Amino acid sequence: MNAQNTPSPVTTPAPATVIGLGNMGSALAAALLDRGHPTTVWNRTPEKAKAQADRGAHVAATPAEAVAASGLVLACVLDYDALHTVLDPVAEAGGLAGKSLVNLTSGSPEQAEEMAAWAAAHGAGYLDGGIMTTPPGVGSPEMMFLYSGSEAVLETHRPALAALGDPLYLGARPGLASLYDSALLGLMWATFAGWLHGTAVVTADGPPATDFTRVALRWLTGAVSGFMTTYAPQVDAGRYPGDDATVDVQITAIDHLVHAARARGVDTSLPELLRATMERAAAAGHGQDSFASVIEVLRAPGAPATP
Ligand code: FVH
Repeated sequence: MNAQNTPSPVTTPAPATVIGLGNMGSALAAALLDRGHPTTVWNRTPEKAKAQADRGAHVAATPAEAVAASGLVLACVLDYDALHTVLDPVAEAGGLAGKSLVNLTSGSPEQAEEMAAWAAAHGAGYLDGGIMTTPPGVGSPEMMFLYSGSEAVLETHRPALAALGDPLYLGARPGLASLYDSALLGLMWATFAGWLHGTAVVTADGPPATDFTRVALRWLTGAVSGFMTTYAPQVDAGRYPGDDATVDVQITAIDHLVHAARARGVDTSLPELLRATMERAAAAGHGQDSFASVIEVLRAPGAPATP
């Protein structure tokens, strides 16, 4: 009830369509159904629609029927080739006009830009999305869904999109969600690799992975995230004061890791790659700068090693 003791407006969940019922598309459809959205689904292999039909989804016989059923069309298929295979005939028949297409299929930023232009040419609003979770995380407000492209599409369909996870709008350029998605996966893989390497080194001497991981998580969420917060403005400013720990000091420190790994029979290629990158930064004149200066050699990998 509001201040005048009148009931707050209750919005009826809007219809939504999900194209593609692989692992991820099935989770998207289930989350929409859980929030009461009348949900239409279509999948190339119709048998995969049974689980969602049992939850109450309407199973469309064709992509055209699926698109016609809702103003909001979510697409999550293997890749852009599959997406065009499914949607080109619908678009050519005029079926996408006036629709909001939210593409959750993974691809490159360039593919997202092309898809946005293609959608516009067929009269559809376009929002590109990056799903930053696996299917079990879909429906949790903790999980980020990155979006870029038409903000109007996001705002019009916010309740349905919020049923999938926390929508984070990055800007009007359609490729931004894909760009962030790829960069964040790169961060995840680098973190996994560093964690597993450290785990191999530590467990070689007896402590279990769970003990090391408990300490590693405190290191990551406390100190390391703090370093990143300090270094990001340095990157933006292009100035890297080495008043905490210099590149030269960290080159010395990584030698200890290379030594410890080698002494335990653990592969050293990962820390050696990192040491070589730091050495290139030092050779480019950043030895007395902070670690953030390493971005200079990452941005210009072909640049001469000397200043
Ligand atoms: N699974 C995940 O954790 C990640 C999280 C981040 C985002 N990705 C991307 O989501 C897209 C789909 O991934 P998926 O995990 O659902 O993949 P599959 O379970 O393999 O399902 C693939 C669906 O695509 C359909 N499909 C494939 N080729 C075609 C085609 N030529 N024409 C029509 N549909 C096609 C496939 O249909 P079917 O094989 O069941 O008939 C599935 O519906 C993907 O971009 C991830 O990178 C997921």
